[in-house]
Amino acid sequence: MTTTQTNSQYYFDLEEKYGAHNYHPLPVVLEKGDGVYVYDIEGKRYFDFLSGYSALNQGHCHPKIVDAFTRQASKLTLTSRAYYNNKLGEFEKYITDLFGYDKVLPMNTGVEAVETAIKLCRKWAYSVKGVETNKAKIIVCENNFHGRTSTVISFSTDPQSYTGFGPLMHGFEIIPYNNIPALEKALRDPNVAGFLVEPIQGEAGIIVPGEGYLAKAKQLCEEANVLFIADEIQTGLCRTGKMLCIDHENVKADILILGKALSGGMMPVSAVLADDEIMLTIKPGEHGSTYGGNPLAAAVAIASLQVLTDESLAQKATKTGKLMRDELRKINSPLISEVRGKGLLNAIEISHYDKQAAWNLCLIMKDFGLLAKPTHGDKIRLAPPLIITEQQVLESVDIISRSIHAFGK
Ligand code: IF1
Repeated sequence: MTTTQTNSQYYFDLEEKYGAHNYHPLPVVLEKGDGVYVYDIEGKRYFDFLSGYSALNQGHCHPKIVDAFTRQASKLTLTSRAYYNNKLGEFEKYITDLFGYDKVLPMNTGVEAVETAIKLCRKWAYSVKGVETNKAKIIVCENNFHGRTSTVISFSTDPQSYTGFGPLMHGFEIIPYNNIPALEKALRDPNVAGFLVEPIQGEAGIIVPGEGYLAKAKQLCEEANVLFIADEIQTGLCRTGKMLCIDHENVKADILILGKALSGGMMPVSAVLADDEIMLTIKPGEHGSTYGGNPLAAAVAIASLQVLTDESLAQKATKTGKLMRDELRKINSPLISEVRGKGLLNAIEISHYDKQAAWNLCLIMKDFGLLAKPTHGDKIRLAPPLIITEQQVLESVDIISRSIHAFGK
């Protein structure tokens, strides 16, 4: 065994022995990140094509975000919401101005923000729309992914997510994604309070809905007095080539959910945005979080949003994303059955009789210096930090191409 294997093996073994077995990571031990690159404990450099599941849109350890983080970390990190702090209000003003909402409710992880949106939607249904107590329904889509809490997995259609975790929460109706007639039908129920949707389905394998779907869905919700709730945790913050993915269709969500890149990978920071009619239905004491809205998170989130606009990351994602898909399509291997995506949220679909093919291809790409992970067996998500240059896109596609050819041998 070489030293490389021995050293990495030490860390694999530690996690195997002392950590819960709820993940199956690629066998690489990272110790440093810088922009589009990560480095393993032997100093080997890789392109990071997962970007912390799109939390690292601004790249690893962006100097401006690190600066905001370290300055605030040495001054004041947590007050709890029992007191005011001098950062939260500034963050609230910044983010509501940027996205055009009356109010924001800050949380930490993405799924907490989804939970918050569900609670807000129900509260609005009872106190504004006039739905009878405990009758509110939220429409969701097949193959959705909105997180891991017991409520959120209750409306997952992936058996791996929900099996063995019952009893599940009711009050959700599942309809097919990208299907307007199904939505129209579901909206006929007067108890429907909201429609929760991913503008592109991430975990399902980067499923891009047909043009016009989101705009039509929003219009139908409006007509039915139902809240359109956009989970932009993964698709938002410039990932798909616009600040929000729904911006491609000029849709404004009634409730907007953000997370991941809101902190540029520094810490869990999420947020729910809505106008007063919705947000003010929740009163003091009815919802909260120890860490939600902490001054460290507020300072980091402002810096993270500033980097997105200062560096025109939406425009960059549009340009480099198109280049990436164009170059990937040139690979022309029977192993790739489809290349799809928007901006820098892309995936290739692997066609092979062997179910392990996508995983094995990821192992080869790792050896050649690019990290990516399969989702749902045969799809490989290709979502680098948005700061990637055109030259780096070409280098990455070359690695992917060489990996595919090596796989065929
Ligand atoms: C895991 C996927 C990504 C999300 C959307 C809410 C959340 C997520 C649209 C919850 C989180 C992550 C979580 C991660 C895998 C993952 C993922 F493969 F499942 F689809 F990103 F691509 N809404 N997605 O995508 O946010 O609470 O995690 O902060 O292993 O669960 P969180």
